[in-house]
Amino acid sequence: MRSELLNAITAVNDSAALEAIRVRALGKSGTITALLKTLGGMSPEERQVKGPEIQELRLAVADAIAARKMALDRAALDARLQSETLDMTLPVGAAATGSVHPVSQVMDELAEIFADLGFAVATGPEIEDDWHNFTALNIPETHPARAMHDTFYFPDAEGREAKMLLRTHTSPVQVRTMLTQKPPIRIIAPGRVYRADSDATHTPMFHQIEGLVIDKGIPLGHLRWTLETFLKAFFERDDIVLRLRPSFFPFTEPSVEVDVGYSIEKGRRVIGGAEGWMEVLGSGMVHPKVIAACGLDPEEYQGFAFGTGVDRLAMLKYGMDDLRAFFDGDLRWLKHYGFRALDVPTLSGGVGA
Ligand code: 2NM
Repeated sequence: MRSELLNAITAVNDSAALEAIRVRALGKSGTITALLKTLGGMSPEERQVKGPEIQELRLAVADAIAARKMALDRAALDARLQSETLDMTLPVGAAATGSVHPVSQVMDELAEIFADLGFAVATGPEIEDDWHNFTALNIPETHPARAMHDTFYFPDAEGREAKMLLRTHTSPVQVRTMLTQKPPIRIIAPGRVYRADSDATHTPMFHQIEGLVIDKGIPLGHLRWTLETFLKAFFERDDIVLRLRPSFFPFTEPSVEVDVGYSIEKGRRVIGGAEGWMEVLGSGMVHPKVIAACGLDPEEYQGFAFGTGVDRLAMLKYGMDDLRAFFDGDLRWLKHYGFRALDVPTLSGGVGA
């Protein structure tokens, strides 16, 4: 039985046939299994002799099967590696069906546009403490934005004084930048932010981009020029009209809400012209208290900051109407809005090319 099985195992050339041999020998009604069952009917003396013999046979056959299986698997893999080649010089063509997510593409576009204006990209933690997210930004304890309602707080941790939270805006990145860098500062802070809000037009995680310029002698006019230049580049139109309205934010004084003019083309709102107004940005001159909290002398330094929602910018630019589609991962949606696998926004190639 031993030599017959070992010869068969050596001769076999595919894993299905090898498995059949294993079942025939070691399976429930296999020949070696049947031999093992005879041990029960033997006298103790006979069992002492036959037992080790049968066990040794079982092990030898099992080992041979395992070794043969490994050899067959390796041969199969080698054959696959030989036959499956990838010609890196071939065009991707129809094989490429996905694309970089529209929000990521818009983030890249924004970084490109602001890099061209001399802004560096700054990043920071998404898990923040109360001081960087609120206190340093002149947001008092009683401000509604601090209510549990809007902010995702972490449970208090033993031995930690600071209240930890998911950042509700990217402003703590500006705070950290002012604390660690000397002016002139010109940064944008793009990234994920979190607010306990969820309906057709709000998702609990969304994307923001904020900008900050701090130097000596920075007037409000610089803010207007910067935002106008940015919006012209982003919407790829020269007829961008801005309207600045006085507003209030705790971290800026004065605070300015920025509307951009739209017109109706083929029944749809498109950015450009001035038939109506849409609010797109919040901004203002950074509050002296914020500059002081971040370790700079507000008598010496001033500047402006602005912020906006990236998801909303993406919807406006590409005429998308449902925020929730951003999270569906539906290839048809990408295709419908003209996103292609190999379109990567660059200033030289056209950011929305
Ligand atoms: C906005 C609107 C207005 C802002 C202010 C600051 C900082 F850190 F410099 F104080 N960062 N971002 C700001 C100002 C953000 O978003 C709607």
